[in-house]
Amino acid sequence: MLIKKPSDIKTSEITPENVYKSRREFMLDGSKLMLGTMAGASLPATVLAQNGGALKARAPASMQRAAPAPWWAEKFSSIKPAPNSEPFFTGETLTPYRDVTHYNNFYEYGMDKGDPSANSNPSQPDPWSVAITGEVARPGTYNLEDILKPVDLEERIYRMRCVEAWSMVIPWIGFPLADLIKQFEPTSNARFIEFETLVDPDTMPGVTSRFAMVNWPYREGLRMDEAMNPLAFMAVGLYGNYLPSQNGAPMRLIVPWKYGFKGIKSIVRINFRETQPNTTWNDLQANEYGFYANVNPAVHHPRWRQDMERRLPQTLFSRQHIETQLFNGYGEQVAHLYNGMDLARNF
Ligand SMILES: Nc1nc2c(c(=O)[nH]1)N[C@H]1C(S)=C(S)[C@@H](COP(=O)(O)O)O[C@H]1N2
Ligand SMILES: [Mo]
Repeated sequence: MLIKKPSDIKTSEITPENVYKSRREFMLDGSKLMLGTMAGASLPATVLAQNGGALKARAPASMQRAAPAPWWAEKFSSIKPAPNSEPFFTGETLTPYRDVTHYNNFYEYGMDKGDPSANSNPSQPDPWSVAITGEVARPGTYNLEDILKPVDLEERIYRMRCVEAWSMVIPWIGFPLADLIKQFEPTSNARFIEFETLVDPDTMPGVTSRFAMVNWPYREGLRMDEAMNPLAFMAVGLYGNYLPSQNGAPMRLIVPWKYGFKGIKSIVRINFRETQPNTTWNDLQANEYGFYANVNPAVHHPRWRQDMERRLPQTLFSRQHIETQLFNGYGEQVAHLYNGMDLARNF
């Protein structure tokens, strides 16, 4: 993100042949998925019985990740499908599963878009624990299983706009961030929330790479009222299945009205605090990446205009350049959070 200009994006990542191939693969997998579904082969039977195909989107059968433990399958056995209306749904075409899972930013696994899918462990990390620290009544180290036990999983289809001026439409599975926060009972001093990603030099080649300028762990944060907004979401899956490692397994943040870099992946620590936390990209280049990082077509990044975006996948025949919307189109839900703030200064 810091290093790559749009002109540096490898053409192999966007050639029409690749896009065509991945499209075709997706369609083929889609038909396999239907057979697999009928045979009950691709997901635990409970999933099929209870959802009955009611989810808006399913991962292609051949690309689905196996259930790591019975509790995960149990959790995924009842997922509330996305409604047919905004803001938890968009009428736009979904970005194909193949693109969502093979065009990624996850610098812990490398800086190229293909690195995270190539370098990350394809099996679901389990067990996984998350440290809850700071201004809360119930600090501690919790198993993900226990954090997920009381929450209801739902599907949400959100636009995701990267600061690099590309965007996708992704069907996530997860639960409101507010439902996680309430479990730990923040104190009245908790004005901000801070997140950290796993750092594992043995499995994450990016964290020992001499090209990475990031001061690991990757960190992100939100103001508490932003975190409590109903749109802020903790994702544990996409396309009806467990989150692939390259997308931030087992649990990552989604803040659809902000640039993608706020959506921190593979979270191992959540800290509640009184003061605004430091965040990875802001630390690296404060004039390029703000703390707020609200999608804003009027405030440009020095290397990327922000009034347009490329909706992936692009093809030779359709370049998919569309206008970027203020707050990524979620202004009705979130604009009030920034009343009286100068968005050009607080970018
Ligand atoms: N830990 C961590 N989280 C991260 C990143 C990263 O490099 N490391 N990249 C961010 C950026 S720039 C974007 S656009 C999104 C991409 O999410 P996706 O690969 O699931 O589409 O993840 C964000 N979360
Ligand atoms: Mo991004």
